[in-house]
Amino acid sequence: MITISAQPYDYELPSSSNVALIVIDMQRDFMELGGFGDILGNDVGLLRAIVPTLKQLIDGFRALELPIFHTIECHQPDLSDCPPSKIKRGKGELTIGSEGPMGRILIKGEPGNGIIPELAPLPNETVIYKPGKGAFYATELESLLKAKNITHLFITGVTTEVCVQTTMREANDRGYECVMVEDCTESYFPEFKQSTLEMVRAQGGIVGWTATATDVLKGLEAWKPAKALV
Ligand code: C5J
Repeated sequence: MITISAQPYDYELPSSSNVALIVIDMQRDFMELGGFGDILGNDVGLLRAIVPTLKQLIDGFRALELPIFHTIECHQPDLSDCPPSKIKRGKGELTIGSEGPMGRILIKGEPGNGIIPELAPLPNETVIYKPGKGAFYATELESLLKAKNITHLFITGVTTEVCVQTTMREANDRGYECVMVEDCTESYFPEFKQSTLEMVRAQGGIVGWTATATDVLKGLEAWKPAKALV
C-alpha cells in the first residue's frame, strides 16, 4: 500500500489496485480562438496554464507504462447524437455544427476537434469520443476500464466544473476511487475551479480527493515497483 498526499486526507493506493489517467477534452475547440469555448464568450487563453504540468503528468504515466484515456467532446456530422437542447444553448450566431474557423464546431474529425499537439495521444493510448459532458455517458469507457480491472482514476483536463467534474461524479457513483489533479485541470472561471476542488473534497471527500501532479507522480513512482513485488 502506498499513500499519496491529498485532500481531504491521504489517498491510499493498494498494490492490488490498477490505475488510469483520464485526460478530459484537451481539444482545440476549448483551447483555441474560433472554437466552441470561444464562441460561447470565454477567454480561452486561461486554459493554457495547465498544459506544461499536464504534459509532465502524462509523460510520468507513459514512463511508468500506466494506461491513459483521452476524451474528446464531439458529435456525429449529422448531429444525430446531439440533443436539440444542446444545440440551442448559448443563443450565439454560431452553434454546434456551424462552420467556424477550425471547421464545423464540435464535430468529430474536424480540425478544431483534435487534441492540442502538445498533448497528442500516442497510438497505444485510448481516445474516447463523447457526446455528453461526462465521459461515461454513451461511451465505451466503463467497459474498457472494467476489462483492465482499473479501480483508481486520476482525472484531469478541461473544464473543471463542466466535463471534468461531471466525469468524476459519474466515476464516483460507479465505485472508482478518484483523484482530481489540482494543477492539471482548468476553467474559464478561476472561482469555479476553486469551488469545484472544494466541493469534491468536502464532507470527507464526498466525490473523491484532490492532489497535485507532483504528489501523484511521487506516489505512483513508489507504487509501481511495490506493486511489481507483490
Ligand atoms: C464544456 C467541457 N465546457 N469539456 N465542455 O462544454 O467542459
